[in-house]
Amino acid sequence: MPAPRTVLLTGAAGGLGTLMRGLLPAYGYTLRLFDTVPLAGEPDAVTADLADTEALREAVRGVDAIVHLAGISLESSFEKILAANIVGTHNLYEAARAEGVPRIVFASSNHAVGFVPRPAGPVPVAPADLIPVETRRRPDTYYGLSKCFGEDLAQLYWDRHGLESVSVRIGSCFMEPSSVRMLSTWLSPGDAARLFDAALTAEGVGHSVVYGSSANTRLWWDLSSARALGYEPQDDSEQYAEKLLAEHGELDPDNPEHTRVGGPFTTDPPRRP
Ligand code: NAI
Ligand code: 15L
Repeated sequence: MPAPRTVLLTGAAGGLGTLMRGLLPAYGYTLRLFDTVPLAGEPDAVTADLADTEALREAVRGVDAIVHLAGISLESSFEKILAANIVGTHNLYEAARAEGVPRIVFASSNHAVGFVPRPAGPVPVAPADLIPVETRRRPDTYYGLSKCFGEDLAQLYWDRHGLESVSVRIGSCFMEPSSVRMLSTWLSPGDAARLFDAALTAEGVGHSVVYGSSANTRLWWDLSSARALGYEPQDDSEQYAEKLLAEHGELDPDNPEHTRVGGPFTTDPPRRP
């Protein structure tokens, strides 16, 4: 596949979309923006819902690849998740297939494996104990379930239609980690851009599933499938550890919320991280 140049960025008005609008152009991409929320100062942005199949067809026409971030990013009602994340992601894949877009980078989430126990034991976790991408998925919410659907949809469109995808199980992508859990799950904005660039340019990805986090000292999962794309993380959340541990203390091995990958999403009802 020739290196993609024009990339459709869905969810461009959101937190991660805003960060990527700032960072991805430096990698040589021209971004076409898509969101339900209008983007001030971006006259060419497409303001539409993933439910609008005609707008989607037009938006994907002629792009070299798609970074699909749009959707509900926290737990919600099944009906809302169904519309935005499940039907909406299917609409996007159908539009991409119909218009011949060769690759999609799909924003999956650690919440697809939210009920998987985090590795116990000393920091750093021994390589053999890191959670592999092949671990059985255990979504912690309807939100996590929609990410499992997205990963399976990506697999189907690769196997049936030859449309390539990289499903990135993003940890926690914010300017800084804000909890002790996020010392393990943090993906710095700079590393997110590096990872999306690798996912957009690596040869022959078929459908690859990767975890998305920085090279955190307290990492829980195996980054080798991300590194196989050419991703070389540069950041480590450890610089925030002293402050966060002083505020909150170490994770409590007797608190189920602290012992599962999805953290606060695994409580009933789920809480925000
Ligand atoms: P966000 O909630 O800030 O942004 C999502 C964007 O999608 C919003 O601008 C929203 O208007 C748009 N959107 C929602 N439903 C839509 C629809 N039906 N049609 C068109 N646009 C729609 O979320 P954030 O943090 O930017 O995350 C982006 C993506 O990455 C999401 O898919 C999220 O699930 C995923 N992700 C993010 C993580 C993070 O730490 N930020 C962690 C794991 C996954
Ligand atoms: C996610 O999937 C959410 O979209 C994001 O808001 C964070 O909650 C993140 O996971 C996390 O697990 O920290």
